[in-house]
Amino acid sequence: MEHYYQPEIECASQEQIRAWQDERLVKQVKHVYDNVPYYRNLMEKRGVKPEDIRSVEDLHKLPFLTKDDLREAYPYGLLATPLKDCVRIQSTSGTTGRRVVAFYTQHDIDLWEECCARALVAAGGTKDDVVHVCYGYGLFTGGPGLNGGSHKLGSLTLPMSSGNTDRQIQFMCDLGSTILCCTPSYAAYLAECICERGLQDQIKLKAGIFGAEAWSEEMRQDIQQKLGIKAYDIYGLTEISGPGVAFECSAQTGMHINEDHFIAEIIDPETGEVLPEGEKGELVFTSITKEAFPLLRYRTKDICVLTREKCSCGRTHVKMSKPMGRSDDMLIVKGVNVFPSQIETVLLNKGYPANYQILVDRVNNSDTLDVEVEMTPEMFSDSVTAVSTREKELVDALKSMLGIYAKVKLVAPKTIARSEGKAVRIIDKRKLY
Ligand code: DLL
Repeated sequence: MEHYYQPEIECASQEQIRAWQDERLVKQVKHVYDNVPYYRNLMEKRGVKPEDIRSVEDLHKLPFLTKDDLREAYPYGLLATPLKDCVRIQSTSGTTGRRVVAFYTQHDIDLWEECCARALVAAGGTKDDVVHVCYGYGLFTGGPGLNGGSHKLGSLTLPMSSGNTDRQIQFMCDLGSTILCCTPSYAAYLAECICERGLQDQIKLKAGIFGAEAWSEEMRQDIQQKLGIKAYDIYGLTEISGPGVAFECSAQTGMHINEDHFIAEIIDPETGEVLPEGEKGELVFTSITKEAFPLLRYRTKDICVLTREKCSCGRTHVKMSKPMGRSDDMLIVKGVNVFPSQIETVLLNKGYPANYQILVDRVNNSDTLDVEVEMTPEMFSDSVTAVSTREKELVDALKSMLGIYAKVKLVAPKTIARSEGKAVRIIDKRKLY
């Protein structure tokens, strides 16, 4: 039996899981109350004391945390251990003003990597595998997370990082990669290149672990068929550690949440009310074993459904559906988090009216981002050369704000359709959900 398949944990009874959660939650609330003045204030405002939280039943009494809190408390305001005990930071993709920075002690890194090792095992991984990691390395959690999980498992790890498709395919063939870890859109692109070059017979891939962005069942079938593998979903977010918060098993019908480390709730995004199991709503996480950055009731903004139906793999941890959308307007384009407000900020700073439209599509398995912007009447009388210089300026400004390329088209005043209700700023043609 593989070291990182721990049936005593992953297949524990519901009573056992609840007992762990009760005990760890009580300890965690005290840890946070004692060490994080920011959250202690939130608790005090709600009149909640640590002793009021005696089990998971009391979780609803605690205040929520949101990305806004993380930005307000940036950089150290939610740190629960002395900085000298931390060994790593990671950060979210995208840059809406202040970035979100998460801190890790060695213990936190170990548990994160263990969660990723579990995901690899659930995809059939063993120490005999060659794990090809082409998630980005660096501040993004994808590369470091799967890399760490593969090390823990004892597999041969190829820390490829993203990009350079020729080299990816060559190493895949030469070194016999058996498990591919990357975003689903990059997997689809790799699959296409491999087929075009007629290299299907030269690759030894058996499985892929794909996440960090939404992908449909159709996309799964396409990748599976082209590469001759089983494609598994993996979910996570920087604030809660990174990939591996939840992962798919052989059943491929939703992702098991590592409930010995995270308590999941589904809430109504409008009212904050906790919804019964099986209802669709916003996913909220409480991390009960993290030391440095232990968020309580963190609102992910991801909309999904939880289910405890018996799983054919034997694991008993609750399963989350693929995220079905977001309760905010965040887009994930080429794996990067993009908020329309960032685009608006750039436009307003450059003197454009706030009449614009964002078009997102997926062409040849790669995301495209187009921004149409209305000019002011004065700009409109500019020469064609002046307009194209303006477009280039905006492309550069957007690149430095978002970190990715957006194609810009300046259009005549009053050409973008006005809406009678909310402005339709985003047209997302990708069939993701
Ligand atoms: O995307 C962590 C990750 C890396 C997950 C590699 C899986 C694989 P962030 O950059 O903080 O972290 O973005 C987190 O990405 O709230 C979701 O909206 C979205 N997301 C992550 N995984 C999935 C998935 C990483 N499997 C945000 N399906 C989350 C759909 C996903 N959306």
